[in-house]
Amino acid sequence: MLNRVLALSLTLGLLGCTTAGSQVEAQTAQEAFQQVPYIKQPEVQQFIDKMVSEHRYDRALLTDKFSNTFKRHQVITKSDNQPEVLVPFHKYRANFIDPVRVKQGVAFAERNKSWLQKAEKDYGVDWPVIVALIGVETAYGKVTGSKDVFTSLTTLSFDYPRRGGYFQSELEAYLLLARNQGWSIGSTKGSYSGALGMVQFMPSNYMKLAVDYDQDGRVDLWGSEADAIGSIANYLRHHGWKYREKAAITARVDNLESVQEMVNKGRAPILSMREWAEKGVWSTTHYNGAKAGLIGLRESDSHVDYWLAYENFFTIMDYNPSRRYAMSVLELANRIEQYEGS
Ligand SMILES: [Ca+2]
Repeated sequence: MLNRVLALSLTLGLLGCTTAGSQVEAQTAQEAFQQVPYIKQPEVQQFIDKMVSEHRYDRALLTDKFSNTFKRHQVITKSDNQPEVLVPFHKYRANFIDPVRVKQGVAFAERNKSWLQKAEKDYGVDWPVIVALIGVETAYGKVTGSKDVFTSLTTLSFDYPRRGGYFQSELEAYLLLARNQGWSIGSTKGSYSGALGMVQFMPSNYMKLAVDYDQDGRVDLWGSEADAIGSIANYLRHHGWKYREKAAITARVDNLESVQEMVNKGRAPILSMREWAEKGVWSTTHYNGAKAGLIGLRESDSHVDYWLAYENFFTIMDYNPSRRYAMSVLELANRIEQYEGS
């Protein structure tokens, strides 16, 4: 019975009802008492053994932390209900692109002008995309997540079989980061899936690609807008961003049936513009000789818009593997750039 009540509260919580949300907190706290701590799981013991043998990690510290960590159900529920899966594009996009977010992006760009210029020069990444990514991820650092990352990653590592291997490697990276950066395990806050700071890097990316751009001796993706800018630019360069190249242009599709199977296919450009033209897919703006993929996103219940997408589009998808996400970032980047230029 308790489980059924809990499941119902969780569902209500996800619908954004604050009363139900606080019930969830209460239920979760109550449930923690009745649960078995993670240290009791053999898989966790193996994970600790690995951290000790491969990284000389402090066994007593890990034993203590896993003895006081319990499954957080909401993490699993949320991971199975990501907004890009459930919401049509025009509604999804409206969450990220509105006049307030554009204006805040312009303000962010103005106060960080010198860092953005430096990042363009150092990394060859266009500044509006850097700003828009930070805008879409966390509203320019305002919403960086309030969940204890250690509990989230532990839950996803050992109670989410679909992607347990991936999350175990992120948990490993988080623990190494915590040791390197001097974070107390359990005090780092992030998203329900363990993403960190104003750019929402997963721990492995934080380790590999985050940079101390303001050179104050710390890589701080929560407090330093300069570090966030440098880190995003470094990430996009690493994934092949091409400076001042188009990411996507609107397309006209003459015969949808002949290309239906190629719409939203894969994570890379597939045909040259000439090959697309032979199939009746035309750029409505300008010709570009590079290879492109074909993206179709539902603008309304009765209408789908099409785009030819170049490599830069798929580079943004390396940040978040959702076409709606990439298109939202590009649109916000355009709006911010136009506002700046006007
Ligand atoms: Ca720094």
